[in-house]
Amino acid sequence: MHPESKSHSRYPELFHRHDDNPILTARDWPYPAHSVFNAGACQLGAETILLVRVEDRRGHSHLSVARSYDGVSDWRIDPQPTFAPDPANFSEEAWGVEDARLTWAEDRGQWIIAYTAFSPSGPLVSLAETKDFVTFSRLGPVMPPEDKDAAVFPRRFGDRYAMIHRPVSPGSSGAHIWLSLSPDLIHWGDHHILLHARRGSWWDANKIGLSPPPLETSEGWLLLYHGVRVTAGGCLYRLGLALLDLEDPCRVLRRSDEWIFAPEMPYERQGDVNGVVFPCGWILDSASGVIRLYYGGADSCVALATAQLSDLLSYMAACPAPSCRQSKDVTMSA
Ligand code: BMA
Repeated sequence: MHPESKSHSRYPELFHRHDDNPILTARDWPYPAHSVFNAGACQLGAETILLVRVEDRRGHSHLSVARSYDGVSDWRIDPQPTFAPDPANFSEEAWGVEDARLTWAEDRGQWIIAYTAFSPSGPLVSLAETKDFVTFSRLGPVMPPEDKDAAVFPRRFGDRYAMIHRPVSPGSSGAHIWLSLSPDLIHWGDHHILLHARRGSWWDANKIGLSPPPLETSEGWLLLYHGVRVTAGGCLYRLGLALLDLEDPCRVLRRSDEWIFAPEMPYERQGDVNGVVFPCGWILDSASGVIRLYYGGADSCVALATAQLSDLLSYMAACPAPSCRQSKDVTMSA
């Protein structure tokens, strides 16, 4: 354990940083790259797959696959961009593609990739599918700008898919986390506010967003989300937890009052954007109950931290239930 990690030892330390952090930087890349960060993650057979955001010197991002058998080292990185922006056919990708979240959709036999397409009108949510992370088919843009931090749930509720995302509208009082439903992944509606950004001095005041995709557990859907605190020294991106009802994910059962992970190490505190931890993927090993969390550090590297799922659920059990429901309860009809 890094000595810096003990600085908040009176608080529970749920996630433990890997000693080899950062596990990937631009120096590992087989072709010119300015920075690599904010990777989506999944387990594909014996391999851990990271779909890494790679930013070039223009400032535009694409996604590239890194594969490893132990999920920590010996990464084999595609020799050229795996999923490059395609502005000729998808004009909303003109300024790049960013921050992929990966969901295995059993009913489709495909991974659904929710990513940010950076259009000249602002960032928006696009979806694509793949079976193998070699060939991809785009479903196209599904939410207009400004919207990002999206992930699809791995199963349908009744006959509808559900997706979490974070729209921002000009003049709104904050950037909140929403949940929307769709019969076909293309047409989305029945929009609900799921979690409000808090206000004032809270760590998650004014702007929050989903981090990795929701994780199905015995107690509910576990959410890890980021909160952005604007300080005189710049923004601080920190992480908190929430738990949603398994059958009705519009119902928030618990939400942590305190953040549980924050920029502490040099590779999180200093980089292109200082003071950022930004996970887009986590992988649960159901045999051991260990979660591997892959996160971007300071928009400059990929890092790894691990936690025991049982520790996260015990922590959640002690967190308050929201005092008033922020979304109407909906019946997820079969
Ligand atoms: C957010 C996203 C992330 C980025 C973070 C910090 O708005 O754009 O991709 O890591 O800001 O710069």
